[in-house]
Amino acid sequence: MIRYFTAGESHGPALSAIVEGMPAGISIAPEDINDELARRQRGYGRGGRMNIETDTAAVLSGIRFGKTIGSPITLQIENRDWKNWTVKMAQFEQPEENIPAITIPRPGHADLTGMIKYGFQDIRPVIERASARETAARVAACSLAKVFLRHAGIQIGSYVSAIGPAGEIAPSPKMQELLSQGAASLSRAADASCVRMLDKENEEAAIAAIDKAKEDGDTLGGIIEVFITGVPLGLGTYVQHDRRLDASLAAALLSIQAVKGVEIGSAFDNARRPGSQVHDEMYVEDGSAPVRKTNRAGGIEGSMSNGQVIHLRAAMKPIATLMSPLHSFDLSSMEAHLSHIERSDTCAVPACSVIAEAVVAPILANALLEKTGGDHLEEILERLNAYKASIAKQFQA
Ligand code: EPS
Repeated sequence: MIRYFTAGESHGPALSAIVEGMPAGISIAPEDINDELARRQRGYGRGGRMNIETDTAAVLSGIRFGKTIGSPITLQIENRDWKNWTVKMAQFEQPEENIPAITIPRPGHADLTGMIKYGFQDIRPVIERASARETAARVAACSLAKVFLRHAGIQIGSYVSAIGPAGEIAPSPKMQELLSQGAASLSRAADASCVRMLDKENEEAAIAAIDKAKEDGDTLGGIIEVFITGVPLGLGTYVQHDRRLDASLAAALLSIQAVKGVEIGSAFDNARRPGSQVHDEMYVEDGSAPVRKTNRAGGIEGSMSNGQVIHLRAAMKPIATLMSPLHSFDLSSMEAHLSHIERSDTCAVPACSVIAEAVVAPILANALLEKTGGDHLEEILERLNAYKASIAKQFQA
């Protein structure tokens, strides 16, 4: 089973990740990791930090001659901004100069609770690790699982359906067409837009909304659509709570900074309709494999993939650092004060969609490994193909 950890502060020397359990024999090129890191850095509405960084991962272990060897893989991404923080973020030396403590928490951020929970007199250490900069390490780590899934014919793609008031969450016909070519096509189309939207009109409205928010010193959240194609039926299981595919996918999405809501298929709309208008009916012709004309379940029934496209939706709240600060207070004086201002983004929804693609990859990869077992790619693919053949046989008249 694949598991990974990340380490690193936003303005420390580097971000690191250790990925354990990747099967052997998977070809990995540096671009497989670095292209995903570059995608994460893009998007209209980002702040100044992305102009400083050019995230690339150094591979310190686990890959030999371009292939995984089954050993833990260590990845390291240098923080270029570190050179400006060597004093403020020094590991050992006490700075001679007085570094003013940050004592005014931002509503909506980890600041207040983190500071009290860990017993700090300064919010800085909370800001450093709660920062969404950590997602660079996650994207790098999860890009490996994405490559593994690609070998198994499973593609993950995403686009942004709404940013603040702009856009709409109804599936577009364009999306259906792109999905039929695999979820990666959907992502390629979204990557062509600076807000990762598929529709020009929505894109223009989103850009205008971001411009307005920036002018107002405000921030915007949005809605992200994730699709996974090529998933064989039967990944995940209903037999135990912690092996349910829908629950694991939702947890992965909710683990992304600022993601506060997850939907599978059209779950919230389904909740307001009678069952007759919700469940995806099955049609068979001459003993063929069952055909569904709808996918309101989002490709998961009984917590297992049902062979349809998996569709997940995530809601990202607006970033908590506002240039027009909100009401807060100073912990050192316990007096009212406007909240702390820290360099930040106006909108990071496009980046969040790339992160969403990444974090679901190890979940799917583990569900696949649970089905097939196996320590190296060839063995896994052999078993997967045998399983797929047995399903096809089942549906033969
Ligand atoms: C981010 C890096 C951060 C922020 C942003 C995302 O860098 P800095 O704090 O130096 O500007 O731009 O993080 C946040 C919005 C946050 O609340 O922490 C990144 O690499 O994605």
